[in-house]
Amino acid sequence: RLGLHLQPVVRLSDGVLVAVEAFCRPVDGQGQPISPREFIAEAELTGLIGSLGQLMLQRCFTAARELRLKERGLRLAVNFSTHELARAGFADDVIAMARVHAFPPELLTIEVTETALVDQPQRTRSELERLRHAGFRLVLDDFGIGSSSFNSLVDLPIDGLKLDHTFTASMVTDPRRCVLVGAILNLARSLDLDVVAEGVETCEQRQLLLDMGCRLAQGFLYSHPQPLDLSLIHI
Ligand code: G
Ligand code: MN
Repeated sequence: RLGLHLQPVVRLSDGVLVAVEAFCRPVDGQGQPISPREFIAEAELTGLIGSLGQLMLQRCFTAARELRLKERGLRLAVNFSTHELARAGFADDVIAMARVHAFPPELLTIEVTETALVDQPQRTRSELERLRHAGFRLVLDDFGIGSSSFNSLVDLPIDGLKLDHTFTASMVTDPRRCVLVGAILNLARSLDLDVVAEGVETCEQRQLLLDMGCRLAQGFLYSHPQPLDLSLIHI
């Protein structure tokens, strides 16, 4: 089964909620959590992966309605697997579902990792461009690790990036890493890209990010990802 957990994205300066990111938290028949990697591998094998994204999005829109995200002007961020992005018709499905749920495209942020563009670059790109054209926001997830490159920041139709949590974790004790984070933030600002720092766990990290001009963050300092809970409404 598919569980849904939500984590707030906040404005660093005052902790005000600006968005919620949805995470898929699969559980087995006994209700025990299973690793998303295992789950996705299984779904890919059984061919279920195609409808998984739609199922997930359906859940997200239901959650969005319960949390009254639209009425409160809060964004919803959703992660999609590499597999789904390359599927022809992916963008059309998202567009159609947002319309059915009357959810404004500008409030839906689609998080993609760069690996999405490795296998099927042309097809993935055209799906992304369709989505962007329809008014959805696109951000590059886990920026700074793995295959992410500076080139993508100008090459892809994106609105922002998520600074990988490993940078947030190491910048406090590693001055050279801190310089790197500062440079990424400057670059993003010059390119007019939003940055969300992932994995903010301490006040020290928060302060450092603020000093370097980072505006948005998420992490355990604010809230762990948690099951849909109406108390989120009062954050
Ligand atoms: O793929 P993505 O980078 O969106 O996933 C983020 C993951 O990081 C989630 O699984 C989430 O549970 C986890 N996470 C969220 N906040 C924190 C945090 O403050 N610290 C750490 N270590 N992990 C976090
Ligand atoms: Mn993400």
